[in-house]
Order: sequence, then structure tokens, then C-alpha cells
Amino acid sequence: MTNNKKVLTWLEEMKALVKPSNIVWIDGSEEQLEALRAEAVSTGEMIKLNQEKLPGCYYHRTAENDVARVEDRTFICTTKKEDAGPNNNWMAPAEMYAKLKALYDGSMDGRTMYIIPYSMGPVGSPFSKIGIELTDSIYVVLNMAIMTRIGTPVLEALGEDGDFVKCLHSKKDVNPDERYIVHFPEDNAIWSINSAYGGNVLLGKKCFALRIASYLGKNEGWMAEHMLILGLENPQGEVKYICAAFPSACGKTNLAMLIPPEILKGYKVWTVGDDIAWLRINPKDGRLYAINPEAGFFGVAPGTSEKTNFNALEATKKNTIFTNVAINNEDKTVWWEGLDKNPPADATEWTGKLVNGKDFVAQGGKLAHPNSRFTAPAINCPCISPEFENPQGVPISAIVFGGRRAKTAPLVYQARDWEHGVFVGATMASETTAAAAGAVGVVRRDPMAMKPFVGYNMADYFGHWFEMGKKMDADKAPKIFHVNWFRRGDEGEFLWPGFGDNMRVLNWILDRCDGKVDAKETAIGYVPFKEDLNTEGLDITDEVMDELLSVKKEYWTEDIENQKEFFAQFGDRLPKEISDELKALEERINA
Ligand code: TSX
Ligand code: MN
Repeated sequence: MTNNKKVLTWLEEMKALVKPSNIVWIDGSEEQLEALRAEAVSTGEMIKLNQEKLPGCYYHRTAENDVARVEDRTFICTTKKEDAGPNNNWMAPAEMYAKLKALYDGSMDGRTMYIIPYSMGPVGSPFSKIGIELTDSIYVVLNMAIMTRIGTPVLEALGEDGDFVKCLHSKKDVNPDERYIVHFPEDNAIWSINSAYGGNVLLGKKCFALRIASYLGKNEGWMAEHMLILGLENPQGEVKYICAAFPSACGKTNLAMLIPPEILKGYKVWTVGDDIAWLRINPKDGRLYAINPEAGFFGVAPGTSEKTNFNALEATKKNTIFTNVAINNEDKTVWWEGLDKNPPADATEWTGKLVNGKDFVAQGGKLAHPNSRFTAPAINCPCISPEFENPQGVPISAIVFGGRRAKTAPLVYQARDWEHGVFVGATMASETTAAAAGAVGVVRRDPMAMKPFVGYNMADYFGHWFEMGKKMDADKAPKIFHVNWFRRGDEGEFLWPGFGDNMRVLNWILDRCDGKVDAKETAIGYVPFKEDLNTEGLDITDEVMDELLSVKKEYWTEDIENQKEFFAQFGDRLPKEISDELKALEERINA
């Protein structure tokens, strides 16, 4: 399949370790994938869904102990512990290799090892990077075929001497006590064992496109970020691009595929990506450009409906793999909480148990696992951007950070400049949603939504953001904003309608980028004058708008204390710019 010596040498070494009984190169052809689907159905690994209603769609159920990423078993193995930093688990590479080799020894005995060459980013794009994943799971092969570009064209792009990320996965026996997701950034390698759940085993995604890529980006002068990318078209047909980072449960995929309200007709959102952005400065114009390194959406199913995300739902109607949702046995389709208010009576819940779905849900049970997923091809999305495959990426006008804050952050504000914007990203936080209505949840700090995904010391990651800013002229660099769709009133009610109406906020953001509107300077940055936010057709009073845009000293004083505590863990390694910004914020708040 290839003459690349680095590939062949590595393959020999891995074969000797996992001792597969059979080896299959994934060429990416539809015939090969179809044969694998048939095989997975024959062994029970996958279930074929209703092919009239859901053509090309399949179902997979994971082990009950294997339903999410496992942060406590995820490691960054650098030579020096300080290089992994305080937010990552660490073990010395030699020690970890020894430990893992014992686990992988013969783990594919009696099984087939699939070799998946894949490209993150369009094949041959200057932004793109190649990986090769070895796996004993057909489910992994079929998901990788949706989430990345795979097969022979990738090997051709790799050539005889190209470098690649070496990815080894074995589901082994899915033993949670011996489950490890391990990154060796200095070796360009990822080893995953004893899981068969998406985020732990689709190694191109979080492991490569965020953890390894963030490390490569730091060394090579580019950025790998946990961001959606969207294009916003105005009634004149002009399109501007925005990247946005949010912690989990803030609706990133929903924003990426937003449908504007009736009243804003002529505006449209185009989706470039819903999860990951790779960003580079274009030497020709000095602007920051982004690509989506992925080719599909690995989205959370519960909560996805015609109302919350019509486009995502449409994307799942063909050639999609569903994981851990419920099956409607009447017509072999799928169901999850939040799809509609009509759970199927004859249902199989995610664990595989047959239940009366209506009774089960009425009694408070969940038919679908809360982290159940769809793996859908990006090209299925009705609003996929015409620039989705552009190998040069799209120019970014604004970077938006966000979080779920009941009282602290206003609906939207703009950072004072790039340095302050990096600080705004570094102080991102979300409040837990389990809290009762009205009660303020526990604050979790999640800088740039990257806390679980930076493949090196997070203090150095902040430093890299400042470095990137220095490489761009202020008028070329994206402007930085913060949004909060989740501000609450005194009764715990949401003050902002959210969803499609967020378009009104995105329009203000682009107006600011174009210098079309003025804004009010506050201690935390620039907040809209309420006349400049289009609220036409919204049932929202002036008082509520004032509340949504207000900055309250008591909450910020409390948050600054929490910020200080968070930054303290980085010690001397914290960039001076962060402490300077923190001090300046405190002074402005107290002024
Ligand atoms: O995704 C969300 N977005 C972004 C949409 C583009 N959600 C869902 C979060 C869980 C993933 C939101 N929830 C948003 C939002 O903007 N806002 C809210 C809070 C909210 C919930 C319900 C209502 C209003 C706001 N209103 C009614 O239910 C009628
Ligand atoms: Mn994500």
C-alpha cells in the first residue's frame, strides 16, 4: 500500500506487539466499507436501522462502563513533568510505554487489525496533517470514515517520506480498570486501550486534532482550538467568518448551524465546523485563517430537535451511525430525550433492555444515554459552507468565547484588545447546570474550552496565544468577544431567548468588527448600547435588556478571587500578560 519506510517500520513494531491474526488496509472504497458494515451487522456489533426512513444508517451500543471520555485516565507523557503542566495527568514516557506494552501484548490475537490512513483537513491542504490509526474495531473504522478523510488518497499525499501521527487503538476487553488514553507529543504518538467509545478511540478528533495538534501548533506557529467555525451572510450576500469556543453544554453545535429568526430574513449562517478549528496566519494578507480538520459531526443526540437544531437533525437522516440512543422497535428508527415529546412505546433503551418507552420516560427513566451520539457526514448538513473544503481555509473576523453564567457575564462584550481578549478566553468559566432554578451553580474554569485538550502546559498555551497576537497587526487580528446566552433573572428564568435569536448578537459582533457601531466602555470591556442590538419582534422589555447588558461589581469581585486561585496553580510559568490583565481588571472593577 505504501513505500513510506517510517510507516512500514512502525507497522512491523506494532504487529509484533499486538499480534493480530489478520491485517486489513483501509482503502476508503465504498465496497470495502459496505463489506465491513455487513460484517459488523452479522456479529451484532452494529444494527441496521430502517433503510427506507434512515438510508445508510446504523446503530451501535457501547459497554455500560464505556460511555464518555475518561479524563482521569488520559495522559500527556512528555520527558519533563512540567511540560505537561498542572491540568494533565503525566507519567514518564519510558514508564508508560512499559506499562502499556504489557497491556497491548497480544491484544489483537484472534482479531483483525485495520490500518486506517487518514487526513485531518482536506487531503493535500497546507493546513492538513496525516495520521494512521491501527484498530481492532470495525466501529472505529466506520466512524473514522465519516469523521475524517481516509484511504488511498491519504497515503498518496503522505508519499515516501512524509510524517504522520502514529495512532494505536485496541478495544482489548473494554476493562475500565486498565483503560488508558495516552499521548506522547514528543513522539507524535497516541495509544488508546480498553475503550470503544468515540472520544477515546476516534483518535483523529480530541487526541490528534486538539492535544497533539496544539503541541505541534505551539512549535510550528499555528493554533489548534476547540472552536466552531461559521460564516455569516448578510442581505448583500457578503460572508464573514467567526470562530467560537464554549465549554460543554452551551450549544456549540446549535450555534454553528443556527437558523436566524423570520425578522432577520436575508441573513444566513453557513457551517464550516462545529467542534475544532486549525488556525494559521496567511502571510499574503496577514489575517488569521481557519479550517475544520474534521469531515463529520460527532454530536450529542439528546436535546437535538427540529426546534433546537433543524440542520443537525437533517444531517443525521442518512449515512449516520447512532451510538447509545434508544431504538423505536415499531419501525427501527431512533429516539432520544428532547427529540420530541413522544417516546416510542415499543422501545429498546440504550442499555439494550426492552421497555415500554412511554411508561419508562414517565417514571423518570432515560431511554437514550445523556452522552449518546450521532456520527453524521458534514456534507449532509443543509447549511454546510461552500468553503468547507477550501484548502486555504476562511478568514476569521471575530473570535467568540462564552460560558454559562447566571449573573456575572453580560449577554455580550468585546475585549479591549488582543491581550485582553486572550485574558477573557483564559478566564472562561461555566456554572454547572444541575443546580436548581435560581440557584447559582458551581463555577468550573475552562480556559478557551481547552482545559481537557491542551497537549502541553496550559501556562505555555496562554503564552502561545500572546505570541500569535504579536505576529498580527491589530487591524488584521480577529476581534475578541465574550457571550453568555444563559444570564438569569431573580426567579432563575433565562433572560435571553437564545437559539436563532443569537443571530442578533452575532450581527452586533460583526458591526463592531466593521466599526459600524459605538459601544459602552465598562470595567470588563465594551458592552452594546441597547439601541444597537436589534430586538425587533422580540418580547423583551427595556428593563430586561438593561439587566442582560449590566456588569455587576459584586459578582466580578467574587469571580476575580476565583480567577486568582485558578491561575495560582501555574506558578512562575504563568505569562506576565495574564497577571497584568488580572491586575488591570481588578483596578477597573474597583475604580
Ligand atoms: O444551544 C443553546 N443555545 C445556542 C443556540 C444557538 N441552548 C441549549 C443549551 C444546551 C446544549 C440554549 N439554551 C440557548 C442557546 O442560545 N439558550 C438556552 C436557555 C434557554 C432555554 C429555553 C428558552 C430560552 C433560553 N426558552 C424556552 O424554552 C421557551
Ligand atoms: Mn468538543
